[in-house]
Amino acid sequence: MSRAYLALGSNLGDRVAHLQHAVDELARADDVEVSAVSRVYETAPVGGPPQEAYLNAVVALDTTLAPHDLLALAQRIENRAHRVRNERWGPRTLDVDVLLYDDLELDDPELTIPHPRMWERGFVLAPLRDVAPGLVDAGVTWKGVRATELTLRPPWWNNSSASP
Ligand code: GSY
Repeated sequence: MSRAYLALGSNLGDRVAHLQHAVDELARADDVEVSAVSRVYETAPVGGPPQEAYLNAVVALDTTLAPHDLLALAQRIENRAHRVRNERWGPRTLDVDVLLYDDLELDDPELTIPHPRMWERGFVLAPLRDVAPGLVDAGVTWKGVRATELTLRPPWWNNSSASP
């Protein structure tokens, strides 16, 4: 079993519904166990044309999928959210990025792990710190990154046998 972290982002349409959709699809996927979901952050857009604020979160999961199979799953989830790849840094209904996969270092044309820009991005590091506090310094704050009261619930939290 490998531990992986995925970043979720949305700034088009029903942003929280898109993020929840991604959590649900990950939780339903074969060979994946969602182990934690961060808080939801509202974040100022980084790069690209002027665009609306994003909602961002990070999911921690355990998986037997190989890294490229995990990437394929992430892309299927984006496509089901009607993600259209128009502008490189432009607005999107749903972005699902593979950040980390165990201690793997990988750099090929389809996939780079760790994600190449993750350590510069507050919109990634703030939610990552929620689910992996050992990976991100406790004292750091980021401009344009605000924790919200929104929650992403993995499906099992709706199960009456689950703890509150
Ligand atoms: O790389 C993910 C898409 N993205 C984001 C994002 O998710 N959040 C913020 N705040 N800015 C972004 N710019 C891009 S591109």
